[in-house]
Amino acid sequence: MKNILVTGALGQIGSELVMCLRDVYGSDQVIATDIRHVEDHPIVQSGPYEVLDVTDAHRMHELAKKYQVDTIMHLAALLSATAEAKPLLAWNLNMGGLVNALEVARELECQFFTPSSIGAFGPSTPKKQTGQETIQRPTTMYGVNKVAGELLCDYYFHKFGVDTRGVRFPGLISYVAPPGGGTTDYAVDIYYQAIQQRAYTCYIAEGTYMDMMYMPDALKAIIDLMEADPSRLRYRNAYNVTAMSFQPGDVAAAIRQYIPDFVMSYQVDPVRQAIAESWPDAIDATAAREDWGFTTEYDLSKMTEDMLAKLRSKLLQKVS
Ligand code: VAH
Repeated sequence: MKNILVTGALGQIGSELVMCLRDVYGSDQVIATDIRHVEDHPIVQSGPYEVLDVTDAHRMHELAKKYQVDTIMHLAALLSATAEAKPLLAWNLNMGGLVNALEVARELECQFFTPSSIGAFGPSTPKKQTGQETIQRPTTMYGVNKVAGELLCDYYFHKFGVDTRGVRFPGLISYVAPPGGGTTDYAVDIYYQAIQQRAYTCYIAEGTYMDMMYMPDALKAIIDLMEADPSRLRYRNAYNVTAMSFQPGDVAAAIRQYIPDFVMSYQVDPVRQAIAESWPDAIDATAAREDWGFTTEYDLSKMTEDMLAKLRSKLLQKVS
């Protein structure tokens, strides 16, 4: 990875991945792109930044050529709940963007990363210890996009030799960029509300387990997979990865270790609850461990300690 083009750079993963890549590979080596132009964003100010709508194949190709990129990290996508509200837009953006990015990778012989998700599983998938190769019949537009995306990445690898790599991310938790339109967002919002209100009304029902991961582990997983020896990779898209599985009451209990009077109540959103119930409770990441040494550092309690500390100082800075 010498010159890396990142799409969706101002999104949930991109906001942190770009900074992390710039630290490791050099600021000028990471070309951040997003559909939005925000002048004062740290990503816009800390290295090359270009406005890019990923459905514009021509501009994507031009930018990749201009910066002589050898790696594409394609992150631009609508998340699960937004995709359910706007399914046709999700299809056009998620699939159109992906095929454009894969085409640029094929034409310019780039290494390629795009995230899949536990959303690629569905109600008929085994719920526990969900395997690397298992039933994938999702019932959401986001899931349909993710399965089609996984297959498309496999296709580009086998048919054209594009070095495609990917992971099935669980819900990602971070104090930097707020997620937008995901089903797992409650596990981020809860920390903000715990600090600001000492109370949170959860839209996911008590007892609903989903896999989760703290963002530093997710960033490390992306870099480790991209740096892995290609001959050891049995899967080209996408490896199951997870750090923990919990339900809303577990996060509330972890927060109460630090904020004892924190109160949790529930007002379940039927749309996001249905999406959450269609996903596994806990997936199995053995293949990722075996093939490229996937590991994580943060469990629920370590993540909660760090989230609360980092968010507190972030929110304090905003006030002052
Ligand atoms: C979403 N955060 O809810 C994403 C993710 C596992 C879920 O893909 O859409």
